[in-house]
This record gives sequence, C-alpha cells and structure tokens, in this order.
Amino acid sequence: MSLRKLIVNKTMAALTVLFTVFSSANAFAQEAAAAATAKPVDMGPVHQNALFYVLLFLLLCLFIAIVGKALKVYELTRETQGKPEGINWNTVNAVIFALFLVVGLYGVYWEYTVHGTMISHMHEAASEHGQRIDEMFKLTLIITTIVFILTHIVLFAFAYFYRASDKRKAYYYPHNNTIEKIWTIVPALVLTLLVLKGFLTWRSIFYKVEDPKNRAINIEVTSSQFLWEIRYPGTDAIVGKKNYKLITAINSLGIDFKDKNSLDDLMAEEIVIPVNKPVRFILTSKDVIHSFYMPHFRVQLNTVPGMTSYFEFTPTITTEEMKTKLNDPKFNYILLCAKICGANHFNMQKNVRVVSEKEYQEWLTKQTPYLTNDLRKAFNLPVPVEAAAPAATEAPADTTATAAKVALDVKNQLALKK
Ligand SMILES: [Cu+2]
Repeated sequence: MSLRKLIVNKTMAALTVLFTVFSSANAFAQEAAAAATAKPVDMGPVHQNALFYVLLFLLLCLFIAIVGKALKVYELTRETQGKPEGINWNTVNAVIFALFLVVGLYGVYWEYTVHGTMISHMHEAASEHGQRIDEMFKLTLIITTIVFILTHIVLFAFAYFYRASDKRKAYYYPHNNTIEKIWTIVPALVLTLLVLKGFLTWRSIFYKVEDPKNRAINIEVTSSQFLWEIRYPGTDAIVGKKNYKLITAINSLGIDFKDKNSLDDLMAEEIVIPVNKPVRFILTSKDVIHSFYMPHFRVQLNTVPGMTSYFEFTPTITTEEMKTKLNDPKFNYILLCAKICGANHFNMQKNVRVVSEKEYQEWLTKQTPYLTNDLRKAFNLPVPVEAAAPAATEAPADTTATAAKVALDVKNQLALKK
C-alpha cells in the first residue's frame, strides 16, 4: 500500500471515528435531554466524586491526543504533497514560553494581591520581638520576589528570542568565568546577610539577659491530645516541680506537692498576661509533639514530651487597644496548636487576654488553686479546718467515693515510690 493511500485511509478512519463519537455523543445528549424533561436528575454530588475528576482528566488527555494526531495527519499530508512544513514548531514552542511567562507573572501578581492581603489579617505584631520577625519576613519576601521575577523574565524571554531558526546558527559559548563569579558571589553574599540577620534575631529572642528589676512572669503550659493546661505560679512567682510518674486521675499534670513552690500554684482556663511586662512560657507536652502558637505575638515553639522549652516575650498592645485599633469588638488574641497532632488538633485553642497590670492582679486572685483537699490527702498534707468542715456535711455516698479515690491515689503514690 502506498503512503498516500495509507494516509487517505488513516484520514478516513479518523473522520469515521470522529463522526461516530459525535453522533453517539449527540444521541446520548438527546437521551439525557429527554430524561431531564421527564424527571430532573440531581447532578450536584457528582462534583464531589474523585472519579469525576479522574474521568475529566482522562477526557482532557484524549482530547489533546486527538488534536495531536489530527495535526500529525495534516503534516504528513503536506509532506507527501511536497509542500513546505505547515507548522513551525519552534515558533509554537517559543510563543508558548512567552505566554507561560505572561500568565505566570500575572499569577504571581494575583497571589500577592489576593492571598497577600491575608498577611494583613495578621495585623501588626503585638509584641516587642514580633516587629523584628516581621521585618525579616518582609526583607526575605522582597529579595526573593525581585530575584524570582528577574530570573524568570530572563529564562522565558531567552527561550522566546533565541528559538531555533534556519536564518541563524547557534553560537558556541561554553564558559565565562566572570558570569560564574557573579552568580556565585552575589547569592552567597545575600544569603549570608539573611542568615546572619536571622541568627541575630533568634539570639535576641532566645538569649535574654534577665533584668532583676523586671523579672518575667512564669506561666507553664502543658499540651496533650487535645487540650492546653495552664498553670500560674501563685504568690511565690515559681511554678513547682512536676513529674509524669505522679500523674493520677486527680493530678492530671503530675505536680509534685513535696516541692513547696507547688502549693500555691493556680490553674487557669485562659491565658491572661499584663501588657509591657515580660512573660516566660514554660512549655511541656504529655503525649505527642504539639506546637505553642500565638500568631499575633509572632510566638511559636514546639512542645516536646520529655523536655522543657521556654519562650519569653513582652506583649505591647492590650486586647482592648487592639479592639479599637481594628474596630472589631469581637477581637481576641488566641493560642493555637500548630502541629497536626491528631484527629482533634483543630480543637486546641485558648483565649489569650492582654490586660493592664491592675486587671491582671485582680484576675489572679479569682483563679482556683491546683491543690485540692483530695490532693492534700494524697500527699499527706494537712487539710485546712474550714475546708474540711463542709466536706463532712456532704452526702455519705460522695464521701466514701472520695475517700476510696484518695486511698487509691495514696496506693498509687506508694507503688511509685517502690
Ligand atoms: Cu496539638
């Protein structure tokens, strides 16, 4: 069979296939239209099906393959007829490169304007060190954006202007020491500056010299699946020791009450901190790694089981000031977990309130001590008389239940000592 006949046959076959596809699609469409008028079909959930997208992708591939084949047939026909090449693929590729550049740069612009505004939802940093972190973010973003745009313009414009052409011959240019030096030294310098700035910022945040006149308030935060437990130090300003071996039903943090510093420790439902005073968070975890994340203060540090980490910072804007600044009466600072730690990870949230020193002191007096009467009994500590009296008037069933629990805890403690 001659090539010409083969092509004619192929063209005929392709046309037949296209005709069949078109007519059957038409028939399906008519059928569907008939069905639609008879009984409306709910097409809503079809978009939620992964198979729908797989089929859509395959259909797209098929479409591209058909177009490709049709073009190939066209090219071969021209070749057999002795006509010059119909499509200059070098130009096509060059134009696609140029289009890619324009569309890509528009995508960058779109990202910066649409998603970039999300950065402004973070508002200004509400802590001293936060401004330094923001500066670093901005500087890095500016430098990388400039480099990104320039290099991409050069990359794609080069592919467009220097596409293969019969009119010119490629120039052999294998090596240039000057260019090599420039593109090695310039990035090295810029990166060194960025890393150095990052290093110095890190040091200024994590290696503070303590000012004895302005000591930080210690607050202990313990993470577990899926909650934060917050302990304040009480009047002695020191949070007492704890030991995971002492964890029981009534002592969920495993606090060691043999340590005198533990006796006045307070438990809080929310984090309340005074403005313009340094606070030092003592971070631990009971089960997996969580991440202590307070975005408005630019604070984030992992809480790791088996080790204690610290984050000290100074909040600079009270919650009330922020509410007026943002004109948002519902605004609240927040503590989140920034580590995907399990199924209810999303639930690890706590309110954070920044208040005046006076409000802070008032709030502190209202917090409940960690040391309950049950715990006093468990640790063989004297139970205050006024507290012991109401317990006696309790329903007998409750008293026995509590007594049994205490006995069990004492047993646990004894077992641990062994
Ligand atoms: Cu978590």
